Amino acid sequence: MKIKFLNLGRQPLANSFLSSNSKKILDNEFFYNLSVSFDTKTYLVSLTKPVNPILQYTDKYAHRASESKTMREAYSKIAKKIQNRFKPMVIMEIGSNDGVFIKNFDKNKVIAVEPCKNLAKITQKKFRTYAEFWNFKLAKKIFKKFKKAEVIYSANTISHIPNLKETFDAIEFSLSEKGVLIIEDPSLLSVIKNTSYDQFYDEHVYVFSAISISNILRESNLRLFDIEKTSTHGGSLRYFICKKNAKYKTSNYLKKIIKDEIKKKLHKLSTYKKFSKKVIKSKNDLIKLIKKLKKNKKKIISYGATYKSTTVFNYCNIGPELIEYVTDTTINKQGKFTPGKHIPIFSPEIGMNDQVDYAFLGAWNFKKEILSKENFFLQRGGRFITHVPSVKIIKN
Ligand code: JHZ
Repeated sequence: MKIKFLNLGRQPLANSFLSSNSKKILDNEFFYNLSVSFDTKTYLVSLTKPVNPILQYTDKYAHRASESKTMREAYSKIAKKIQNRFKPMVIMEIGSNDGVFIKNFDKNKVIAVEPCKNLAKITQKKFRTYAEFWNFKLAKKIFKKFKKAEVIYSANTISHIPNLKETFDAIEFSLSEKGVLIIEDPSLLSVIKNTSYDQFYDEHVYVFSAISISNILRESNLRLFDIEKTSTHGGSLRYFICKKNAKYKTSNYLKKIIKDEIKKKLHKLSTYKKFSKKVIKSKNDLIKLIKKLKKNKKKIISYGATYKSTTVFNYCNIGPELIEYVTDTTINKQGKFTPGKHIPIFSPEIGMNDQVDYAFLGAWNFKKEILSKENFFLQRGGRFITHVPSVKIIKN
């Protein structure tokens, strides 16, 4: 049974950066109600009512996975590990974005799947790319002619697809007998520990845990056999999955992670009810801090026009009257306005000027990279504000 435990209110699509703040554009902005539920049977945490993917993954998709050094390095590292451990002759990526991961492999062995046409265009020039949604129809189209995949990799994508049963059935069909599916997504335990409620937005239909993934896979004749923790996106889990009868031994580390999730009560509704109370406190603390700084005539901006900060700004009702603008390195976000709250977005070259007193860390998951990059801002007394794991001004 699905039980709602968190209400994050009226929200726009996290990717819907607006080209102008004219009345005509604002009048047509799409909003939906963002709430999160817990399934007492599968332990799956999901959006209560997902948005139609056709509205989300368009040819105007803004996020570029290769925009941060941290992620470029992380993808190159995992690509090397996969190559050494599984030596795949056919490797497919679902949700290949701008190719930051899959470009690390021999281009004759790769298949990329990316429904956002503007992103698929980037990799289509270099290797076989299907600009389509992942589903059974596409799996049949690809693997009728092609040898089955020895590795299927998908980072920050499976959690975006509402129909998990079809997704995993299509993967099971596409894998060779010894084939391995490797997926990584933000971990539910990290979200709970960090009160990072901003991991919930329209695209994050699910926030997975090892216990929920294990339960879901069973329905598609797949099984989890190994797991790794990664520090990306504020704490993620990398799941290693095979066909039900494949000869991969369940690792001791996986058993340990599952035991830990049970110990932390990820299978209990009470955990989510407590989390929800902490989210309300986080919201109140952030509003209080920003309003206090503003009253003292401080100039506050935000750093990183993340999808996550769409949830924060809309839930906390923070607009340009409190946060003057947002800086972001992504060229196709610059000159636009944030979804729902319409805060202007500038390049860091323009935005990180000597008038700025405080910068809210929208991209808190890149705290280390950003703090070392913005040494000058910190040296002259500028400070970052974060809400993760609790609201505070970061001291240096
Ligand atoms: P970042 C996106 O979420 C969307 P977002 C998606 N749904 C998802 O699941 C996750 O990624 C994985 C900028 N930046 O990666 C670049 C700077 O300006 O946290 C990005 O726009 N300066 C697919 O948007 C943004 O911040 C910097 O120095 O929440 C980071 O976005 C750095 C390091 C980043 O994901």
